[in-house]
Amino acid sequence: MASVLENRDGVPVAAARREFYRRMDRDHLAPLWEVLHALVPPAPQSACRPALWKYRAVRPYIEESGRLISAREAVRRVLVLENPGLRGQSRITTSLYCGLQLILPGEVAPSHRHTQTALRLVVEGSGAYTAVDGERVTMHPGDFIITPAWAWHDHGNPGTEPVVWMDGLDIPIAQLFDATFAENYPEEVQPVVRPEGDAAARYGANLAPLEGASRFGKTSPVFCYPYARSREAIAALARAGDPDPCHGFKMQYINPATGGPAMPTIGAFLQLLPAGFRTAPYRSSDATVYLALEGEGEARIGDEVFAFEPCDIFVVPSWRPLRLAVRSECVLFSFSDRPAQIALGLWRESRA
Ligand code: 1HN
Repeated sequence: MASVLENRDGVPVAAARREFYRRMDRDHLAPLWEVLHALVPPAPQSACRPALWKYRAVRPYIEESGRLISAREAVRRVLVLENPGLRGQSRITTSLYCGLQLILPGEVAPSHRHTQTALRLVVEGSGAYTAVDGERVTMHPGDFIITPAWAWHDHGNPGTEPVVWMDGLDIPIAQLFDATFAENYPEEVQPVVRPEGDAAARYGANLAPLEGASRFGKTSPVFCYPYARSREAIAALARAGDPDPCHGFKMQYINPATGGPAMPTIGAFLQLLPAGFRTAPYRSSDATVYLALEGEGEARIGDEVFAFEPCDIFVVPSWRPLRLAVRSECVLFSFSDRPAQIALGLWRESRA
């Protein structure tokens, strides 16, 4: 009789299995039972690690990049924020890309388009513009700007200050689906065919043209959300009510045409925490990137603690409990793949 540990020939079963795996490997076959637990863990087991980038430490590298390569030569002069658990993959979370982009006075970043959706959050400097589908918008610190999938876009800086912004893109999502397309515009700078403020007037005033639909498919037709207006909205929220125990006062950037998220794959949020506020533990399946806009505090991610100040960027992996404790009044911008997860029926959250 063959035992559990030996087959009929008396060969120990472990060796027999190894030999079986080697043979089928040549035919591109593999045994599920060796990987089943890793494939279907009881909760997310992400390689993505909690991390914080101090702007004070990153800024000298950004400045140095400005001396070593032009925006034109680089196409996009960006330092990629690579998650320490995902090095070499150009990702800050498993599903999202993040970088810090510099454009110096007089520079142009040439026009192109791609199927990836991008967001920008202006970190430092004013006077640069980004052009989206024939309309330019001037950047100011804290402005949230969208580049919809497949929209022509270029950047320029006719002003006098270096301008730095954070880019967030859904590059790993497009990669996952092998749905990555890109092309260059035939000229370096696309023509301006709409006056600045056109999209904001058409869609950003609780009015919409009768013909309605967004030129940008599932993405908001409003492509700039000026910080002054968003800041005032959360300040009003904070004056009028009680904070959520997990979030303080938090709002989502929406597509005014649908009331849903501003972009189909990436959710973006703005949050105010009153001075001295401590959030209750919160976790969700969407790993989230935070950019501190105002104030100072600490993020406890799992059992790691990160002190942040304005312009610092930190990342909370999927399902890691987050607690925020702030000294002064804080404003935090954040983004994640929440809309994609919700659309696919994957998203979960838990309040401890
Ligand atoms: C891109 O097009 C921009 O348009 C920024 O500013 C970062 C990273 C990867 C691929 C395309 C931009 C990017 C990017």
